[in-house]
Amino acid sequence: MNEFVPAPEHRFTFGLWTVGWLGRDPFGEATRAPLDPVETVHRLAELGAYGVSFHDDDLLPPDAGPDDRQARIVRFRKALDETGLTVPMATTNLFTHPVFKDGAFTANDRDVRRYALRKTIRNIDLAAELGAGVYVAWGGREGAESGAAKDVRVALDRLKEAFDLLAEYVTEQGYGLRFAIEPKPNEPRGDILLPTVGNALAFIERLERPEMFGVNPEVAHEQMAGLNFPHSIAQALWAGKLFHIDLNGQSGIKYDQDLRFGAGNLRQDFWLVDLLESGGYTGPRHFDFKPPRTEDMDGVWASAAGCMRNYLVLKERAAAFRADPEVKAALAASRLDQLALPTAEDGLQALLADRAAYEDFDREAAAARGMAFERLDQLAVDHLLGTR
Ligand code: 3MF
Ligand code: MG
Ligand code: MG
Repeated sequence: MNEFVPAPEHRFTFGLWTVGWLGRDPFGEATRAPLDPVETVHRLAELGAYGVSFHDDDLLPPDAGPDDRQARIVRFRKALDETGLTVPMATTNLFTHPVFKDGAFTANDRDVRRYALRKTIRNIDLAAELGAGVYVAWGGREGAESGAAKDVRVALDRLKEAFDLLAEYVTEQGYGLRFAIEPKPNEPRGDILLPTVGNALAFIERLERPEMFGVNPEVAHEQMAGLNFPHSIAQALWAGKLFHIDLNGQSGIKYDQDLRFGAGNLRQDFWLVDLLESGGYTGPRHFDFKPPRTEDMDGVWASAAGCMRNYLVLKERAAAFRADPEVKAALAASRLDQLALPTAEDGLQALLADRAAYEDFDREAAAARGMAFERLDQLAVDHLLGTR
């Protein structure tokens, strides 16, 4: 069906490291050959994507000399110009090299922390040059496996110090960049700092320039903590902090599966797309998944296409759900309209004086009212399954 064909207006973006994942895992070697970022740009453009994101090391080998570095940037830019693909987001690899084994911005070793800041600043310059609006910070190695190894309160001081310095740099340079912190509960560290969206939102408020920081929640990460992803997204939107999003699939509390979007908890994916499409989020729909290591390159591109197709199918299903007159009636029966009313719009004194609110309140009658949620949810399931 035509409506499920991805196009740039849908703002689908992919990390270079996603389709470029070699398939190396803790138990096995790579199953695929490296992918040239230029080829990735062309293939993604053919599939209907809007943009690409990258870690510094995805695009430029860490030890590349100045000429090699410049030549690679020129080739990449040429591919972007030829295809019209954009770079809405960039990020830093602060996790692969052994130097980051105890973290980057919160490593116990001060020289490692200073190197991590300089590595990040170097790539911020490139991100700004390529027109990115968001700089993501995932602190996968910021954490610990044992209790005394990390003083978490002091580590949070160091994390704040790092983000304050980065924000100062971006402000001084006049770059139009905002930061998006990506929470994750564990993997690769036993426990990672800022494990959930809620932790990150609270942390941001302690920074010197909180307005420059939001979150980049990932489907799999919140679900690895057993949390409801659409609820986390709703709170991020409520706080005005959903700067970016990582879409993928995860089945329950286990290792980070990074399945293609739609291949995990489909019910949560339905509510997620419903929320993103109606909640005012205008940023990229960014896929951070790993095509399973069973796949050859045909399978990789099929997996990437599947992410976008599933998003568009869910978008159509969510719109059909919202437009259904029976759904509208069921929402009213479940009294969502009442939830939207202030609880005491006439103020505290009027609430205290209102006998109907307490003295004359018929608690038993209120307790006996059914909420009609099951009928409402079945309508959602019917729409999701395509049986309505
Ligand atoms: C790991 C991740 C990361 C981040 C990436 C971008 C390698 O689970 O999700 O992907 O998304 O570093 O910041
Ligand atoms: Mg991830
Ligand atoms: Mg991610």
